[in-house]
Amino acid sequence: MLIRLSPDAASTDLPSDITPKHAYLNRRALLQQSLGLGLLTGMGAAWSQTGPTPTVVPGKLPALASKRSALENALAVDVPTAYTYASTYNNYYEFGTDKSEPARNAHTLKTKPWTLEIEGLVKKPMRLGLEEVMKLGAMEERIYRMRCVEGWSMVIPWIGFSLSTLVKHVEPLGSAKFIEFVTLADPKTMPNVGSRVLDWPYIEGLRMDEAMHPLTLLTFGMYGEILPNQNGAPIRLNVPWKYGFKNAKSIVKIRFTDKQPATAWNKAAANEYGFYSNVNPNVDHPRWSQATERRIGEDGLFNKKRKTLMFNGYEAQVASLYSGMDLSKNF
Ligand SMILES: Nc1nc2c(c(=O)[nH]1)N[C@H]1C(S)=C(S)[C@@H](COP(=O)(O)O)O[C@H]1N2
Ligand SMILES: [Mo]
Repeated sequence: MLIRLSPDAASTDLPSDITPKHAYLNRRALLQQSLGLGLLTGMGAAWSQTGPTPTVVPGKLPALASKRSALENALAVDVPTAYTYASTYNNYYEFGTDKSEPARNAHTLKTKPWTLEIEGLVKKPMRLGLEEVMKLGAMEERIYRMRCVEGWSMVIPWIGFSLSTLVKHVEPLGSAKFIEFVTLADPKTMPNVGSRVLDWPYIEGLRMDEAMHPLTLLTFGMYGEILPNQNGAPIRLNVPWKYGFKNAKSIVKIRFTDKQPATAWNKAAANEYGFYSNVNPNVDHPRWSQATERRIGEDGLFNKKRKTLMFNGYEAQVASLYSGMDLSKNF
C-alpha cells in the first residue's frame, strides 16, 4: 500500500487535491462506510480504485482555502509516507518502548465499545459512545507532516474533524483555559502499563486557543481507513506543529481545566519535554539537536537529513498563538 504522488501534479494544487480525485473520493466513501455504517472491518477493503460514488465531497480547511500558504507550498513537495512505515514504526509505550512493538502487541486493545467522557469546566459534561463522537463533525482528510521529538518525521493523511467542533458542542465555561487528554491505561490489554517508564495514564494537554485552532484534529482514521490500534484507535489527537508526543492516542477522557495539565512526558523529564512542545529547530533538546530530521521511508540512516522547519512548517498558521512568548523558555 505505497502511496506515491507526483510533485509535478501536486505543485499547483491545495493539499486536499494532491491525491488523484477519484482515488480520494473512493477512499472517502469507503471510510464513511467503515466508520459511519460499520460495513467494513479492519484493513484490506480500503484504498481501492473502484467503489461507490460518495454523496458528500469534503471541503477545504477554512483557514487554508483562500490563498496558497507556506504549509501548502511545503506539502506540495512532500509525499505521504508509505502506510507500511506509518503502521509499523510507532511510539505507543503502553505496548512497548521499541518502535516495532506496538504493531506486534496492540491487537489486544479493545476498541469496542468505546466511551469518551467529557468533564470539568463545561456547561454540558457528557459521556459519548464512539459513534456519537464521530457524528459531531464532517470527516475530512488532512495530510499532516508529523515530527517526533526523537528526530524523525513522516507525512500522514489523517481522517477526522477539527477538535474545535467537539469543544463548541460541550460549551466550555469562561474559566476553562486548558484541555487535558487522558488516554486508556488498561494493564489487562496493554502489556507495558505495568512498567514504570511513564506515569500512567499517558496524559497530554493543550491551551484552549491551541485546542480551538482549525488545524488541531480529532482523528479517527488514516490512509482512508479506520486507525490501526498501534496508531491510537479509535480516537486520537493530531497537532501538527508540535512534537509527536502531544498527539495522545486512544483517548478516553477530555477534561476542561483552569490549570495547565501535568503531562506525561513533562512529568517524566521537565527539562527535556516542555508543555508547549512546539517543533523548533532553534531550541535543542538537552541531549541532541532539533535542527534536522530523518524522513522515515525516504532517507536511509546514512542519507542526508531534512532541515526541520519552525512550527514544523505551519508557522503562517500558528505563530500568532505564541506572539510575545519566549519560546526558548516555553519550549
Ligand atoms: N497513549 C499514548 N499516546 C502517544 C504515545 C504513547 O506512548 N502513548 N506516543 C506519542 C509519540 S512520542 C508519538 S511520536 C506519536 C506517534 O504516533 P504514530 O505512531 O501514529 O506515528 O504518538 C504519541 N501518542
Ligand atoms: Mo514522538
